[in-house]
Amino acid sequence: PKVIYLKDYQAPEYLIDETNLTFELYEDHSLVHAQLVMRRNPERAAGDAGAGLPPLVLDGQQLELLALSMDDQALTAADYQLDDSHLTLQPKAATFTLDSTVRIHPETNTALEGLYKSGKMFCTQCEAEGFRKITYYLDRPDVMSKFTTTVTAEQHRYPVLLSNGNPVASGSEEGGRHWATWQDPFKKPAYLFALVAGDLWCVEDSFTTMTARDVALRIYVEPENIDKVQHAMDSLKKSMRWDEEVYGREYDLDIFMIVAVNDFNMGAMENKGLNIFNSSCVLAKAETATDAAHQRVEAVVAHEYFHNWSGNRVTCRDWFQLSLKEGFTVFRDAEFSADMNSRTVKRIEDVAFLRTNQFAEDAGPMAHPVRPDSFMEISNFYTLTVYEKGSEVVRMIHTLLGAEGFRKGTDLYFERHDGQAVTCDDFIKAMEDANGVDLTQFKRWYSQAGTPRLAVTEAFDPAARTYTLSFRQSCPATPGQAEKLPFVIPVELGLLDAAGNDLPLRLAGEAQAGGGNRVISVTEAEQSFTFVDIAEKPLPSLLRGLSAPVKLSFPYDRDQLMFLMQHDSDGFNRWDAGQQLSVQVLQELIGQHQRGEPLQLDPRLLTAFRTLLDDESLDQAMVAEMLSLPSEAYLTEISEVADVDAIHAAREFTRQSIGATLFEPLLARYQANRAISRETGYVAEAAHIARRTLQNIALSYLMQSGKADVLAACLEQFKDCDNMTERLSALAVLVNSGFEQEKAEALACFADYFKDDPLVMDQWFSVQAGCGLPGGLERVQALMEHPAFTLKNPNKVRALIGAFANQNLVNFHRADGAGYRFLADHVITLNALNPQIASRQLAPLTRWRKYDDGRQQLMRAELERILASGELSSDVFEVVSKSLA
Ligand code: HT7
Ligand code: ZN
Repeated sequence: PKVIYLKDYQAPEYLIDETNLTFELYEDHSLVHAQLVMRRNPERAAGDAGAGLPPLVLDGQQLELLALSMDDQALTAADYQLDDSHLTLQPKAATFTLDSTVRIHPETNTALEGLYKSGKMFCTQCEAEGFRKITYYLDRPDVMSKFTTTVTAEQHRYPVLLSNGNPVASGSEEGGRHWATWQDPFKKPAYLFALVAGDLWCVEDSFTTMTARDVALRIYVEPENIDKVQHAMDSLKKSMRWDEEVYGREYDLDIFMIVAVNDFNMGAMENKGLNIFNSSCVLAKAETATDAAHQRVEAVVAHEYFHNWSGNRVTCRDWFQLSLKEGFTVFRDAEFSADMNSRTVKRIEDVAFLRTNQFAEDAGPMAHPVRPDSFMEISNFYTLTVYEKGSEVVRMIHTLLGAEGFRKGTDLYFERHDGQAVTCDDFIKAMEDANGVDLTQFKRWYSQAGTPRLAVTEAFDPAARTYTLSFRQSCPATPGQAEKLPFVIPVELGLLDAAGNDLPLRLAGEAQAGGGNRVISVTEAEQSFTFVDIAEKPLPSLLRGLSAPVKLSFPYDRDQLMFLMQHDSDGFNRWDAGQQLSVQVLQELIGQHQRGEPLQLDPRLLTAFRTLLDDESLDQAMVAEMLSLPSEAYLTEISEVADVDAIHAAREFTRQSIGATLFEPLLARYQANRAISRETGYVAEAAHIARRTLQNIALSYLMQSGKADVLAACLEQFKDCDNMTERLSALAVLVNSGFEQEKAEALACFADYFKDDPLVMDQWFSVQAGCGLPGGLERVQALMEHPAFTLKNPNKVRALIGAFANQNLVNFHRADGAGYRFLADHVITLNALNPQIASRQLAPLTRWRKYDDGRQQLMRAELERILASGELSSDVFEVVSKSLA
């Protein structure tokens, strides 16, 4: 495949003012008629007088061209060139109308890109380059057009026909067919096009906007899911209000629709006025979806809705600018979730995810800047770096400018660029112009890959009453980038006195002391900051809230970390101190295991956990977060060479010690919370979610004891609860226990009861795929034969293969390489079925450099086997070849 470079960007030669589409949907093929009203792009027309018009090169893949005409003149094969990805022809005038008819096959489209069938329903996924599988087009985001779409289909099978914008006409045809026409008044790139045809029911509501316009809200689902839509509808209304209040953004069409589909490559898609969602991100009710699943629905509904402004009204000039819309929108949805739930807990969850997964990507063979310089296959660049690190970059701008300055910047950005396709530089320029600041150096966050290191040391001078923090920043080499220039690193910090209070902060040279929390900007490779009027040596609390996506090091000892855990005024840093303490303790155990010594747990960790459990005044959600040990994946990420077996043994030993030593306080917390659950039934409020989280963490530790009365409690919860949060937690705990008979019965009973609910069965697969007990691979192989499993459904692939390779590290990394072989086999099969899913599932194999020599060889051998396996998609080829380079 060809490499595409950002530096080669050129504006399009032609523009498409109007796009008129007619779809004829049939069971064994579909026809697409496209009428494109086109003109020469004036920006590119300077040299035309002498040279004449350039050729028109349209994108098109897997299309059977049936008819083509320009300005009503039929064209024959002699008038154009056709290859497997382009149709090239020669316009005679600067404005013209092009008509084409193509035949496509949605009924056999397993890649789930373009027009395809999910179950009995037709639907589309066009981002990033799927529209070219629907018709010949200028399939690039800087070509924006007004779309009118007519869909015709058999009325009985497809009573609902939807597309973008507003419905303008509909009617019946002979032969049991009918049609509907939709018109979208906003110009948009083709990647935001959508079409749905199916037998769908909808829940309808309405929203009155800030200027008192009424918007119809509809969520379409298959009839059996109609009782699982209310939570998404509530989330949508909250999102619409929040975007008005926090960003001044009002919805712009008369109707907003969401459609849930079962077969979908990602979470959801923000098509203008017609969002299409993976059903896992819309459907939620207490009996079938966990608290976490409810929160995910709320976040994804918000994310896609927010794209209406950050992505649709203002879109990307080219796909290198993807983070312009994705990083910004992730930041927006994270702030929304923080406002709707607990701000600190949301930040903890996001940072734990970032550190475990994005930091790993930034350290691996696919590392790339937030704005990549090149790609082979754009689908491979919907990454944690573009999304999550991109959001961190926007968060840093928010931190540097403050909430008001940031809002001034976004107001200017939306006003200046409404209806345009723009770049990350345009976003930054709006921030600069609205605030009178220079962000030139800050922009290195967009162009330099890798996670910066920030090493901090301290010096206290009692005589001068000064305290100096010295920062040294560096950034490891990443593919194609050996040397890095210093970043702007905003460091939010406080200095704690002996009683744990924040000291007032005054830097040398400043007239007055400010509050006890401030942000300093580290902009040089080495830089010191001296605080004055410091009577006693303080304890620094650094990088509060993870104010920059860096790896910070400061030589804290364990007592200092315990002190921060109890006293830091920043909740996030209290949690982070606990994580650092756990990491130190676990790393010590890992070393003991490697040396063959008996494992000896530092009792201070148990003391710290007991203090948390004994303090009834603490927020239960925070207690639950702080009682959670760093994951095996995170311990792997921070290891030089990851010893999977030692990591697993150390963490399991610690979990057992916690369960045994803190049995009484854990049982007290468990019983109190389970009693409330029984008494109140399921309540979907933050305090109850927090309570259930703590209850279930406590249960998982208690089960380590293997005691019969804990088993009885677990079975009681499994059988007698009224919600999926408690039921699935109890099931997970049983699955990870040695109670073989109870486990088998619970699994069978669960599967029997929920066999007709695919999303619940996904959870059933995942719980088993993630079980770290010996024999994991054989269990997963057996589950692949289960009638509910299919490789054609991405949710199933993620639930079973993905959960095994990403969450069950001790089984996936089996020393004989069978786990690697298993994954490679399925990547090879998936490559032919669904390249996007194949390439995403590959990620665990690409991290081979993290492991010992033996495993490295086995992993590389599987990557080489994939490479040699036949015709590879560009998606899989790019990831495999880059990871072997
Ligand atoms: N903007 C959407 C991206 C997306 C996507 C990309 C590639 C292939 C399939 C896809 N489905 C959705 C989702 C979002 O970030 O909002
Ligand atoms: Zn998005």
